[in-house]
Amino acid sequence: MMSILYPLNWLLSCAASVLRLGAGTAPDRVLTDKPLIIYEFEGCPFCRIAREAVSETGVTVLMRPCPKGGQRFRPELKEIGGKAQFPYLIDPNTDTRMYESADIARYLKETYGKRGRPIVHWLGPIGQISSQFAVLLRLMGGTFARQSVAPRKALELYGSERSPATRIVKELLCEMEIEYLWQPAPLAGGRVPQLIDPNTNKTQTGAVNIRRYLRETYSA
Ligand SMILES: N[C@@H](CCC(=O)N[C@@H](CS)C(=O)NCC(=O)O)C(=O)O
Repeated sequence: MMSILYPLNWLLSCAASVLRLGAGTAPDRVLTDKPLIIYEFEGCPFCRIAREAVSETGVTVLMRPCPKGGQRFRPELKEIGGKAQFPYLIDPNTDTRMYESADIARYLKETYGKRGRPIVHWLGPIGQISSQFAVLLRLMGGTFARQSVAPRKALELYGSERSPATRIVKELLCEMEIEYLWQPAPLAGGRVPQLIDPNTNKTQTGAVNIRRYLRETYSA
């Protein structure tokens, strides 16, 4: 079913990237001692602003997806931060923790960014409305949890926030509450999205293949 609908899904994802004026283009990789950690969900317009900032800096982030109804990382954030509000950033390298998408975007740029903010982040409320519309364009993908089996080790995903095909993969990872190490910087010589699963030693490339693999391996 997904394969038949994929061209439409991909077009809608392209439209979401256009609506965000291409924000979330990845530069070269920025190495940190430890990966940053973000609690968020794909269908959250504020989380998109944080993800775009991550992607624009090129830092590696351990993504802990918290879709609505999720049981894996939502309760964990409530315990750590005190409330279920997304996005939430932890930077173990500087011992920094924060809520608020605008603060997270500012922190990432000031700490790791080599270039300016994406245009859409300068637009204030218009930028936020465009992010809300992008959620609608994605038909609320990456908003609600679906049952899955938790992998033992976090998966690894290559692909930027701007990439329409990567978004389609991230939505499923989010709905399945699968923790993954997100590397938004370009993959040297390889195609994105690319998923590496250290639990099965398998590598998958392309949104359709990756989604099929995730369903076959981790559906409950
Ligand atoms: N001002 C905050 C707003 C964040 C916010 O309202 N996030 C929503 C999701 S889009 C949330 O946490 N809702 C609670 C929930 O999903 O349970 C920001 O910019 O980060």
